[in-house]
Formats: sequence, C-alpha cells, structure tokens
Amino acid sequence: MQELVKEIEELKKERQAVILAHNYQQDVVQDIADLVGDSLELSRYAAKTEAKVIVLAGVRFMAESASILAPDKTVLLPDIFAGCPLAESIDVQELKREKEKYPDAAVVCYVNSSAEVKAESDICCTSSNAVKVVQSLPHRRILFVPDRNLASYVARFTDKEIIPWPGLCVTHYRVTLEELEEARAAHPQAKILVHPECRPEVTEAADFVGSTSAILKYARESDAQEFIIGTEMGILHRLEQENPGKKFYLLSPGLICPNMKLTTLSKIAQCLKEMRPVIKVPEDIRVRAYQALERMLEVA
Ligand code: CIZ
Repeated sequence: MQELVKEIEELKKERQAVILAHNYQQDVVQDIADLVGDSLELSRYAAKTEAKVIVLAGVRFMAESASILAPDKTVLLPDIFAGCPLAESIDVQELKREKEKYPDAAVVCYVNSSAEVKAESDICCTSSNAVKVVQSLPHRRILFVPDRNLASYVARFTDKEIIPWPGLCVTHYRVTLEELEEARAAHPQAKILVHPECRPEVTEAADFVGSTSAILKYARESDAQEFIIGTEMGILHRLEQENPGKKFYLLSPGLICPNMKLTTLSKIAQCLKEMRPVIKVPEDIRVRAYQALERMLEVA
C-alpha cells in the first residue's frame, strides 16, 4: 500500500492535481486526501484551488458539483459507476411534469441531485441549510426534491406547504427506531446524532439532527464523551481522529453506502494515469445549475 500512496503522490505532482474526499469515503482514501468534507465543502474548495485537476473521491453528483463551480478544471471521478440512488430517483423530465402540476411552487433541490435537476430548480439546499433556504423564499408552496425524509424534516420547521418528491437514501432509510432504542439502552450516556435523510421517527427520537459537517461540529464542541452515530460509517474515521478519548458507536450495521466504497487507492492512481473518467457538465446546464447553487450561497 505504501508504494501505491507514493505513486499517487507522484502522479498528483505531475498532473497538478488535488484529491478531495467525501466524509463517507474509506479511511485509506480520506488519509491521502487534500481535503475531506461534505459535498459543498469539496466543491467550494474545487472552485478556489490553483490545481488543474480535481480527483473527486465521492459519487457522481459531487463530481458534477465540482464541475459546475470549477468549469476550467478537469474533474476526475475514479469509478464511473459511483452513483447515488437518491440523486437518480428523479430525472429532469419528471421534474418538469411536476412543475406543471404546481406552477405557483418554488423548486428547492437538495444538492444530492444531478446537474440537470439543479438547472431546472429555483434554488439548491444542503441538509444544513434546507430550513433557512425554504424560509427565505416568498412562495407559499415548495416542491422539495428529491429526498422525502429531508422534506419531512424541513416541514417540521415551517408553515409553508412542502410537496415532497418520494426519493430516499437507501442507506439512511435502513435505520429503524427499534435500532435507535436498542442503541440508547446499550449506551444510555451517549448522545444520538443522526442525518436528516433518516426516517422521520428516527430524526424525531434523536438528540441532534444534522449534515455530516454539523455532526462533526457537534461532536467536537460537545462535553459528552459518547455518541451514537446515525449516518454513513465512513464518518467514524474523522470523528475518532478529531476527538481522541471520545467514543463513537454506529447506530446500525446497515449504515454503509456501497457506492461510496467503490473508490479505492488503485482506482485513484489509475484515473490520474489515464486522466479519465472525466465529469464535465455541458455549459448550458452548468450555467443554470450554477445559478441555483449561487442563490443558495447568498441565502446561507
Ligand atoms: O452533501 C453531502 O455531502 C452529503 C451526501 C451528506 C452530508 O450531510 O454531508
């Protein structure tokens, strides 16, 4: 493995590349990354880096977001099959039909979506700023795509009518209330931190609900010493690194995303050697998707 890491370091220099890894990536991938973060943090970094090449260790919509915000850079996705079933639960034609049904509604689109769907939306949101984004809009009705659990979480904090798209993240959906209760009984002192993509009964019973960045921040700042984590297992690596002495337990053994685990060190080396697969969002879509992301950044 040391040889592979050395090879990647050399290829990075040769290509003037940076490696950006999502919080859900395998530990070894996180360890060689220039930045580990959520999808928004990764694309913001992509936009400001001097590097010419960005290796996005994550899933396809994240590489698209980097391409939207950094169109002059080459964005590589080490495994072209690293998709996101949630993002794939809606396509642009379906969204256009839904918009016709609700002409007075604003379309708020979770960043876990394709560039085409973003381009067809009024504004994007992340799981950290979804409530703020929805509240910022003058519209009474909000077409919220594609995650129904995040939509239902947002609906708790607003009087607006939220019309959810029925998509969901299969990994977070696997977590049940029974598992949460069992985990609480096993670790009664622990705080339960879950992602808003979990089922409503799970988010209602948790001590804290937030994005990966918000969970990391909560754990860093909390005086508690034990935490039960209800999001993809890859985040445990950073939680343990950043909080020596604190204990972290995974809420459910089902919290593993197979798509996130497709990225390996050898695929990273390979993509830097071959300079493919490249993810490039067509300019007409990029410009409109950029506007939806820009509006979110202005609000949040
Ligand atoms: O947008 C992201 O990065 C995802 C998929 C999760 C999160 O909460 O950070």
